Formats: sequence, C-alpha cells, structure tokens
Amino acid sequence: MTIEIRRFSSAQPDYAQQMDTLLSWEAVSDAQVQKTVSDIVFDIRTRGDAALIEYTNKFDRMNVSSMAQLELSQEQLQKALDELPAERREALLLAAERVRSYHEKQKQDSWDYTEADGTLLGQKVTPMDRVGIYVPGGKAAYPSSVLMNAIPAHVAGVQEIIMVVPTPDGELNQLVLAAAAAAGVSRVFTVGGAQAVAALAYGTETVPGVDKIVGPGNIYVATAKRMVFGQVGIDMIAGPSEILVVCDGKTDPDWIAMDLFSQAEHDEDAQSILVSTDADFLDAVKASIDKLLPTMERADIIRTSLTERGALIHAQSDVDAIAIINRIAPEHLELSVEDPQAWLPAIRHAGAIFMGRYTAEALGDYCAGPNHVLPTSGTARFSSPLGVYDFQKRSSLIMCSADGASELGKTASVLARGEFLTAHARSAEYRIKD
Ligand code: HSO
Ligand code: ZN
Repeated sequence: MTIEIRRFSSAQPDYAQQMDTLLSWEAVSDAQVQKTVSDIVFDIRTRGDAALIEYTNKFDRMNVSSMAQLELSQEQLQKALDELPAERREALLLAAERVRSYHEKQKQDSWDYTEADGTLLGQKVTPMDRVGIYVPGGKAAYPSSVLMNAIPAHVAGVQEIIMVVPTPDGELNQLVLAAAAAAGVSRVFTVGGAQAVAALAYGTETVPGVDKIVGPGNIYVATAKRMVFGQVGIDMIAGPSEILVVCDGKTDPDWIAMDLFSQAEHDEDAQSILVSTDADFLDAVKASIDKLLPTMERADIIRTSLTERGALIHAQSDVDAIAIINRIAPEHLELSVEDPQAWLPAIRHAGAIFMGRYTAEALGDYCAGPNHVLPTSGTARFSSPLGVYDFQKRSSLIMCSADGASELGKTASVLARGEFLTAHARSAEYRIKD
C-alpha cells in the first residue's frame, strides 16, 4: 500500500510557498460554538449545581440527581490504583516518580537582597491555593496527561488539585483514576465539557472555584477556557500534536517511520514532518511508511494525518535544516543525528528536544521525566512546557530603612509631581529626613 505524502526540497523555487502551505493550519472557532459555550457558562454561574447536573445528564447521557453521585472518593481512586494489573501499576508509579523528580528541579525559590541604603528587596514565591485539571473522556482520555498536569501542581505545593473528567454513559476509566491517585489529586468530579470548566472557574455549591485551570479538551472546552480567562488563569490552548524529525540518514528508516506515526496516530490533524539532507533516506523512510502502515491499529488516522499534513523535506544542508526547525518551532523535535549536542546552540524554538537516535519521542510522552504538555502550532517561539512555575506565582517584597525611604522619597516626589499626583508626592515627602 502506498500513500501520498507531500515532498519538497529547500532548493526548489517555490520552497517558501511550500513551507507556508505546510504550516497554514488554523483552529476554526465558529460563532455557534461561542454562543453555546457562553450560554452554558452563564447557566452554571447563575444556577450552579442544578445546571451542572442537568448538562451532565444531557451531554454524558447520565441519570443523576445529586452532586454526590458526580464525585469520586479518595478510596475509589486508591482502589483503582491498587487493582491495576501489577505491570501497569508499576509502570504508572515509575512514570510518576520520574516525572516528579524532574519537576522537583523546576521549583523556584524566594530571594531577597539589601541595597546600599539598607532597603531590602526581594521576591516571594507562593504556590496557587487551588487548581483545576481538565481530563478529557472518551478516546483522548490519557492517564499520562493526568500525571503531566497534576504532578507539577503537586510539586509546586498547590494545596488542592481538583480534577474533572467526563464519564459518558457512566463509564469510568480505571487507569485515569489510578493516575489521579498516583499524582496526588485531591478531589475528582465526573463532569466535563464547558459546564465543568465553568464550574471550576466560578465554583458551584459543591465544586470549589479554582485559581487556574489546565488540561486539554475539545473545542467546547478550549472555548470555555478562553471565556473564563481573567476570572481564573489558564494554561495554553493546545493545538494538534506535532513532531519534526531531523535525521542524518543513518538511523533505521523503520524507527523514523514509527516515530512519525507516533504523533500522527493522535489525530487526523496531527502533523509529522521529516527533514533530511539525504534524499535516498527520504525514499527509504517512505518505503518503511508504506510497509508499516497496514500493521497499525490506527492506520486510518495515521494515513489521513500524513497525507493531509505530513511532509518529507529534503534539506540542502544542515544550515537549511536548522532554518526549518526554527521556522516551524515544533512541539517535539527529534534530532536523530550523530552529534545532537553540536546542533543544540543553533536551535532556538522547540517545545521539547529529543536528542540522538535512541530518544524516541514516545519515551518523553510517558516516562522520561519532562512534561508532555508542550507549546504547539509554532507557539514555542514564546512559550514553554507546562511546569512547576505555572503553578507558582511571585510577590515583590520591599522593606525600606529610614535612610532608604528618605533617599527614595526625593526621587518619588519629583516623579509624582510630574504626574500631578500630589498625594503620592506628599506620602513620599513625609518620609524625607530634613
Ligand atoms: N504526545 C502527546 C501526549 C501523549 N502522547 C499522551 C501519548 N499520550 C502530547 O503532544
Ligand atoms: Zn503522544
């Protein structure tokens, strides 16, 4: 079976145009979705639990009459973990441990120093009080994402981690619950969609309002998160998953084909791109793709993703390859080359960099340690992986000595009078020594 994949070279005349077409993906946000979501958010905000129960019964085909039926106990979570087949439980706990120790390194500390005039200045770092984690139900219910979202919050010192996960037709995903136990989630509500986001943002009689909401979701969830931003913090709005593999032509083409599949299988909109300076290697990977695709459980999704959004790019030089990397600013970059360290200084934009032939992106998705929640759609130009720092905030500290206040008072007074703010000026002037 052969499939069509876009192929071009950095030497061809319409190269710039080819790149533009490759990268022109936009989430469609239609007015109808906006309207539906804003109605739901308003309804939850004004009617709380009653509305949350109604929407859950309607959208998830449930039949509950009280919020108690939509909350899971810690015992249920622990039981899910305890009852997992040993191999899965051990893998989950090992992954949680690796992710935890990596994130421990991200913790920021408070600091202060003293100016020459005796004024103490500093920054105090405090975890958020309470955060909400959205976990999708259905086909994209990833236990690994529960770990990746909840562990950094836990490591940051967040007191209460509230998870929401829809259970269409009442079906619980035991691995998701086990992951919640392993990650230190405090409470779990089996609600989802825009209604769950609204409940977390505004609080209901039962669901506590949180300070920040993180986690992936469908278009309704993403739209709701955008809508409640300001009332609460949110993480980035994730686009489809992407991988850019750069290979010097010396890795087994089957490995590379499978690495491309590993992101393509996430969904039809996912993007997998291979860049190589070796045109014969591109042919070899194409042959591996055609050979391996029929063996894949998600062959249909992979085929659509690769034909609609995939590409095999022949770079004329390593310099061209690096330009492509920085232009794409990929979520995941695999450097399947002999000396990945040598490439590193030139790479400016990438969510996560997987270095060397052995470092399959899939290892990072589950258990290497770093977070798998990464900036997509070129947003690695300005944003970073989800981390402990996303659950910590900073307060500035200022403590003036008498001398410091007197000296600073003179400067403040001059500037305040320049702004015609007399109370500011006089407040500063009171503290100037004669
Ligand atoms: N690659 C996804 C994360 C994931 N993969 C979860 C497997 N499970 C993020 O881009
Ligand atoms: Zn993945």
